[in-house]
Amino acid sequence: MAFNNQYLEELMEKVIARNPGEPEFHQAVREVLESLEPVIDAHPEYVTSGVLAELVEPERIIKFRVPWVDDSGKVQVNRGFRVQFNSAIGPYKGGLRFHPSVYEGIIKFLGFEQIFKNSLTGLPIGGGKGGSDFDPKGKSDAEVMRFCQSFMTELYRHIGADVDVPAGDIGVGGREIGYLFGQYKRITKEYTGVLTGKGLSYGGSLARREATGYGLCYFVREMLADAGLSFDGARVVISGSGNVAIYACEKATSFGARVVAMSDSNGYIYDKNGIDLDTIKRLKEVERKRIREYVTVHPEAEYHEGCAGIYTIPCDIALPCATQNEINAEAAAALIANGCRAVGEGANMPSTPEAVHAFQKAGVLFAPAKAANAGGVATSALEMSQNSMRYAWTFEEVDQKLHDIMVGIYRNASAAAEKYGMKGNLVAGANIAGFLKVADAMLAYGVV
Ligand code: NDP
Ligand code: 2IT
Repeated sequence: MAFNNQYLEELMEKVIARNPGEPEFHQAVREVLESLEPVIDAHPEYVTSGVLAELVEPERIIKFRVPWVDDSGKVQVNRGFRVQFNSAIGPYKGGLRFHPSVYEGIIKFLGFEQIFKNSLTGLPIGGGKGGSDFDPKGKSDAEVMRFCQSFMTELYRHIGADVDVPAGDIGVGGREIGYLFGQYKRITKEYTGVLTGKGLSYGGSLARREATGYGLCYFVREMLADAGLSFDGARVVISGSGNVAIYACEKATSFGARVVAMSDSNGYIYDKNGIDLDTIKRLKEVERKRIREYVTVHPEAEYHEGCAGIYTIPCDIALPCATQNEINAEAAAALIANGCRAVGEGANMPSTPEAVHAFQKAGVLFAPAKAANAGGVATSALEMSQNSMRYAWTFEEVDQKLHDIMVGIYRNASAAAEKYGMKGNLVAGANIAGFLKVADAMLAYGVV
């Protein structure tokens, strides 16, 4: 889609020219700039002040070598990244992704999205993201430990509890955060809340593990309720079977839904009776096995090779919780044809622009990632608060705050969409509401 506003058109062209070969980053920027068109028309000061031009350029990109020794004694070299995108409203905050597909463009898209997501939480956190092309799959615990220690041996000099606070993302969970935190503490001799998603014995927050998936369901429940719908009795398809997918499944099920399908990068399972989450948790959280093993415990379920096919399963609600661009135009068409009423994005940017357009055109309720999956980072910010206070809230206290934050994000995004003449368009509403707080802080600072 072309822009009506000449400035935005030129800015987008400049982003593409300056960041060649990074289609995911272009995609994320384009969506935000498109949403901001009516805001810019009403507030030209965001253009004249240079705020928009600054916003699309990371404050700092750190790129480093990560050497480590594998179990056979061979030296392996990976590449590490930390993109410190925007610190207008707080220290850089965002996860680390360890996956072979990671390159600078992926980290930039994720860091850019994180700016607006973190703003939407209402908490004082800026936007950042990091990671590596390291693949934890098939590696021993000792290899993962040595990799994490080497990664932190460089990263530690760039982060800090009031500077930049990394956390988990794909391939980075409790095990990796433990190794990273241990190495940070050892090198700096400081015990601070420099990472979130920590274990409960060393400063982690109750409910952080559950937060992204639970928060997604709290958000989607609000969206459904406004349309007179609910999770109760709904058939739900959830892609992925990692941290976000598992706790989305748990919460959706507790709201009365029947989750009938989940996946990993190899394939998907279909269990028409409803997924047995205890089996998934054991396979994925404890044994680190493939999802195909589910059918050995539940022979009545089906396993299909290839993860894309999950969207051909008829459902009322789809919760994509695996990775970017997993729902393309074809998958969206299949969901719509099968009567899907709502999509809630647990993953970051899981729907292509063509898919988002198709959902909106068909009247499918659509909860965009930067609003719907903000519960994870919001609870990370609550972990930072507890670390600063040297205090720990109960599970119920954290969960209640998470719930209230997600309802607040839904209301803010809805109100912003309506104010700018796009009622019901939560993509635009989330982008606008997230942008305004960051932009106003940047305006206050002048050119910095
Ligand atoms: P995990 O590593 O715990 O799980 C990732 C899941 O997605 C796995 O089932 C994995 O399958 C699947 N997956 C990953 N990459 C691909 C791929 N290229 N193609 C197909 N399937 C894939 O990660 P999380 O659950 O933490 O993250 C899932 C999504 O949610 C990501 O988009 C992440 O950015 C986003 N997110 C995470 C938050 C968090 O707090 N953890 C917060 C907000 C968003 P396999 O095991 O086979 O690789
Ligand atoms: O995409 C995300 O918001 C995350 N991976 C969580 C980031 C965090 O700092 O908790």
